[in-house]
Amino acid sequence: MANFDTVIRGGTIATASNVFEGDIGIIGESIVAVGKDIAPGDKEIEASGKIVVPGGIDSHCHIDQISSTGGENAETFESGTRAAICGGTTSVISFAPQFPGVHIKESTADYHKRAEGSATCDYSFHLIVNRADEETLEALPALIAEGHRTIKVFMTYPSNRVDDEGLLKLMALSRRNEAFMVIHAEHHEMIMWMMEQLTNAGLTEAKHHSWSKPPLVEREAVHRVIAMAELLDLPLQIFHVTCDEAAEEIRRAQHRGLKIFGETCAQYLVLTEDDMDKPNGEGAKWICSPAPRTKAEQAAMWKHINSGTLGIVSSDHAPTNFAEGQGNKLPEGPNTPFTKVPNGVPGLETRLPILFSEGVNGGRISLEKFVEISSTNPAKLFGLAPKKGHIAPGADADIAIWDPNKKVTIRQEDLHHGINYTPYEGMEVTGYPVITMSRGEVLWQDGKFNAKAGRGRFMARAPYDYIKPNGNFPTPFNPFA
Ligand code: DUC
Ligand code: ZN
Ligand code: ZN
Repeated sequence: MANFDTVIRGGTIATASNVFEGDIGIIGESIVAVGKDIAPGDKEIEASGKIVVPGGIDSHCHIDQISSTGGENAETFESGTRAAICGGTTSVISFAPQFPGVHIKESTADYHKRAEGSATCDYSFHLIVNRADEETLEALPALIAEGHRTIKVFMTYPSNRVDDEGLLKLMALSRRNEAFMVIHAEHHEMIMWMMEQLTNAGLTEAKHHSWSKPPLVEREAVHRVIAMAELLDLPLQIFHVTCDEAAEEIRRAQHRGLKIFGETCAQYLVLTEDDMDKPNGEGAKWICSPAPRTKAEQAAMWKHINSGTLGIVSSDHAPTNFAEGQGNKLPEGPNTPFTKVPNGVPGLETRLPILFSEGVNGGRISLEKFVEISSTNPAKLFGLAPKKGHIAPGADADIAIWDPNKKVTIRQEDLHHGINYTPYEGMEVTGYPVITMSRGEVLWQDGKFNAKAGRGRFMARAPYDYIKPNGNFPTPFNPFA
């Protein structure tokens, strides 16, 4: 008699701490056994020669996010989560953005509606807060208590930025309500000033995007927001670190004992500023913020991944089509100045294949590190552990099985997102997920996707110890006592 609903047999199982040969027994939605030669399952998945890892968690991806300036949106939760699953990811943390003139309770409820009945994998939300007015400050505690346990703040972008005074208010609110903060850290005024100078000089091609925001604008904002967090004894994560000097700020903070966490994204490991140097508006495909840097900065990112300074590699997937018209990459056609190009690149589906190929097969990171930065650390940092991000009895059966030798040339026509291009067209990767399973259900196998829209569940996040403040203030005064 079969003991298990499903057994994944004879694979090389990799966790963040261990790589071993073994079998996984699944009953219902959960892993119930991990061992050697376990009893049969009703369904047997042969995994010898394959690598079996916890499904990826993409803790930074913009799905179905309409731009604050309006226009087309190229991705629904159905297409975005489909792309995630086909690329070995089984949970996403996307965003519920606040919009000018709309109450944050309404915009958050709207995002739940967009995801319910649509998402095919499990999901959660960071709340993008773009103003620290009384109405918002009053509404946030209840929204946090409902399980939206992260507040995201942009330090730049005219329509979204929160100034330092507002940021301090939101930090204090987060500290009081056991919420975590994630930060887009770039110095707003320096970028605006540089954009104006470049525009006046007629330097408005896509490649000039990186001239408007050199590494120092990132370093300055990272330094500043860390100092503010230190004042309030508030743990936080810096999103999308791209350069050594910003990562060094994080490393120094960590060495001071602060709970400051750092993330980079797959694009900053493989793209450079030269990718934007293309004619007829094509360079806009690679415009994202912070800007892609240099080969030397890519090497620095790998160094900081291996040392642990940067603990997560996300996609920062952005849902913008390469097309002309409002809301698309080229709102004013091929001559759209870089200052008007929506920032961001799609990458939900390609994040893990790129990370596996360049990282594990490229000899830059171990298999354990791959699991740590793509799944286990996001689960711990965002309060999804121990159900997510690990292979052990009791965890959800969210599992990806990789063929480590499979060669794939990335092509838009083979991807499953709703966006009409990939910035990685023609890139060859070695290693690809051949099966992705979410809560015991195989959704992606041998190039075929099969999942019911709406099967994905909202993951409400209760308070958790990993992000508990240290209890140390720079003066004898505790502002929260
Ligand atoms: N940068 C952002 O800040 N958000 C979305 C995408 C991007 O490149
Ligand atoms: Zn950002
Ligand atoms: Zn982002």
